[in-house]
Amino acid sequence: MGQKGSKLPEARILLLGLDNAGKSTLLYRLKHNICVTTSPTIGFNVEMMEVRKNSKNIALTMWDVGGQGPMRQHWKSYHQDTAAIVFVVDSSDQRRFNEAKREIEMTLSSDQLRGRPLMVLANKQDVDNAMTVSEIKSGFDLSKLCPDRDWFVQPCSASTGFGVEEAFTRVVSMIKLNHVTGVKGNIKETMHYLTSGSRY
Ligand SMILES: Nc1nc2c(ncn2[C@@H]2O[C@H](COP(=O)(O)OP(=O)(O)OP(=O)(O)O)[C@@H](O)[C@H]2O)c(=O)[nH]1
Ligand SMILES: [Mg+2]
Repeated sequence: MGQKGSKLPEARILLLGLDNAGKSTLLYRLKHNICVTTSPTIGFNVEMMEVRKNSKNIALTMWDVGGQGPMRQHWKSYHQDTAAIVFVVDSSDQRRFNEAKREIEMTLSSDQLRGRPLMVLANKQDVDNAMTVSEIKSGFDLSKLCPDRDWFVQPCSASTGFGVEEAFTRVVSMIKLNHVTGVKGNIKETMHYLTSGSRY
């Protein structure tokens, strides 16, 4: 299941968000249902999972890209062929909310991501006084920011696992089949493309 070179059609999910938001913790919670100790991502992590959509099997490829400042200029290299955007927010960090807002606005302005569904993960809900879904929804002004795409804000905690499976089940349901690529684009080819420009 989910091997590189898989013959299944592929849906690419792009995980973005500021450094420390919890993207890598989420990725491994989803893939292995464990809480791993992470270190800041330099470059990216990628994992595959086989899922069922409309009675077809598809390979979900999840790209988790480092969120530290210098890496954000490379986020656009990952936009192509993305079927859904997952933007992860550290709900316990109100101080950096405006920085996250600037980055989500920039991401959603990409032509390559036009019409792609957006899942905002209000992560770290296990922390006292974490921002709520409605605070994040109105803080990002999502109804204004997303006139032409499906979007949803899901509360979750990558540390405890709360809300994570629900979030990704919904992401799969939001993906449009015309944004699922053929079998041509496998992980190996994309990694070659991403590393060939010595981006890191
Ligand atoms: N309390 C709490 N801590 C979390 C949660 N998710 C992640 N963390 C912690 O937040 C820190 C950063 O998590 P990462 O998953 O490495 O964050 P990241 O978004 O991948 O960061 P970059 O790779 O730098 O972009 C780690 O110490 C995690 O243990 C959560 O739901 N609750
Ligand atoms: Mg990371």
